[in-house]
Amino acid sequence: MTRENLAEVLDEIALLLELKDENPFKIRAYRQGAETVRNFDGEIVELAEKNELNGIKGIGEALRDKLHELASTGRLEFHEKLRAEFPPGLFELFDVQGLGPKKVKALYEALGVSSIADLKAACEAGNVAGLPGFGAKTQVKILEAIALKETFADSFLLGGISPLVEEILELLRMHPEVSRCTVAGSFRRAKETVHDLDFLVATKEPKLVCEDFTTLPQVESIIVCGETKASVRLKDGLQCDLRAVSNAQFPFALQYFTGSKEHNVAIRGLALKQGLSLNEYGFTPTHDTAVIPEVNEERDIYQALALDFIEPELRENRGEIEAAADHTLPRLIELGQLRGTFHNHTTASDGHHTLEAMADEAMELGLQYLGIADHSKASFQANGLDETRLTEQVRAIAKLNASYENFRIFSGTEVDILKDGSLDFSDEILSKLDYCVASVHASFTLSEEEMTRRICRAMENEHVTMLGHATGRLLLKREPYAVNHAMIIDCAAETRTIIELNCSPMRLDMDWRWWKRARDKGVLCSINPDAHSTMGLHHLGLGIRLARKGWLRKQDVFNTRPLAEIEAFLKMPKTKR
Ligand code: DGT
Ligand code: CA
Ligand code: CA
Ligand code: ZN
Repeated sequence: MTRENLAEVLDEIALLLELKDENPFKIRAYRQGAETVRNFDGEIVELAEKNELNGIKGIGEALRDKLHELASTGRLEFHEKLRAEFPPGLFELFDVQGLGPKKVKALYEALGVSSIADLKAACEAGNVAGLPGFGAKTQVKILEAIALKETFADSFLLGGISPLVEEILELLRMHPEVSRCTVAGSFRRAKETVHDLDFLVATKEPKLVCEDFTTLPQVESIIVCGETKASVRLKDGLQCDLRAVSNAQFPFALQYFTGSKEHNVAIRGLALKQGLSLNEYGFTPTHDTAVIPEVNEERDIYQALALDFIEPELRENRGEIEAAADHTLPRLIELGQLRGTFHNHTTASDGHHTLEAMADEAMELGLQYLGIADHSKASFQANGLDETRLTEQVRAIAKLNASYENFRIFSGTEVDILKDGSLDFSDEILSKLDYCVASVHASFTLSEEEMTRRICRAMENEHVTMLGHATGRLLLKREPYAVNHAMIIDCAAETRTIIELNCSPMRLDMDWRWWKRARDKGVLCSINPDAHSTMGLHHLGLGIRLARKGWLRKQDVFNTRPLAEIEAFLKMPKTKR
């Protein structure tokens, strides 16, 4: 049972109660309970298990008892009974982008829709458009969302599965017959989404380890279990492969199963030129005179081919092999090099924690500064601040800053870029802030040309320090809006505007494939968690992995700079930066 499991059950209860038209206060209590669980600063699962959740704000007695039952037994009778009142397929409907409880309820009651297959059929037959509150446009949107969902059916967010990977690695490491173990594949390469996980162990007892792997608590079903490999499906739907190899084979297996396939093909080609054939088990000479290099670690394989070690994040055959041969690989950024971060929300807009709590967490993480950028008034759905509330926040931040010794909060805003590229705040207001993130939050359907012009116009504003989430994508949920990356990068270089790498697990936007280009044009990156809670600040580590994947070094990332340098930078006119 994890924190997220607890929160999900509470969220689902809220949905079920909503379907049943229950009292809105009761519904809200569960939803808030879920948020409290997600953001609780402490070992919530353990406390719930021991029934020690008394007196926590947002968790009343009823919720406390339910969390205890859930954490200590793994199930909740109340939840199971509620669930049994509806067809099981109904829950899939909530995963369709744009469908909330009200719509699901209407579809179920009016058309008997109780699965995605039903919904698709109903849309295709044109029956959904006629429902009150739907219409032809909504019907098309639903079909598009279903199509998108089908494409992504077996993909998972890198950021979403990281805790699970850690859990499994921990268990494998504890196995008495396992000497080395690691995760390879797209996860190790920090791909933003992952199809399946590839674990690798070194052992003298491959069959036994494979069998034990299939009995891990996270496993739902066994796909295959053989002498040296096993495949299982986990409870959350993710497929996991395990390969068990000898200690001598381990570096080769690690290199092979880390991929990417394209990288491997190129590496194998290089090996062949040296008279060596390379596969997941080792080097084999292709003629008598070839010498077999000694390999103990993965890096020995690269060294044997006269290459510098290539970090896993770079292994996409996008120039890394040539750079390794020329000794020009970048020294990639590391988490410990970050000194602060920008683009974070508080309770003033749609964040869950106060200014103080966010600042405390940032200090706890060892940061020297924290940029606050709450939403602006056009983002009314996110409780965006108007000029008055923003001014109040600036004052509150100044007051807090006076109480800190070696820490500073920067007053900013995440100002909406309006449809025509103008900003939601006047220059006069913006000039009173320390910095400004500008983002698109509405009118996503402009043509690529219009969208690019819109964003460039915003970057041309002297007060816009950085561009927020460049494409607005929500991984596995919403496609990016059309935008010309090359032109955005050129404009950022010209206007000295920083581009954000948004580290929210669903965004990871701007995409890693564009960062090297940006870097080479002298565009700075800011690794921004877009945190809506103290826990959200912890996504910085994920952002670092994607920055590495984008070839970024310490000097390419704005928020590696110490506080004094940041202060000086933000005071300088944009053109001088
Ligand atoms: P995904 O789709 O997110 O699981 O991506 P990967 O890269 O983890 O792909 P996966 O799990 O199919 O395979 C793991 C690695 O094994 C892959 O990155 C490279 C290696 N590999 C798999 N099939 C082939 C192949 O046919 N040729 C070569 N050279 N390598 C392969
Ligand atoms: Ca994989
Ligand atoms: Ca695989
Ligand atoms: Zn935003």
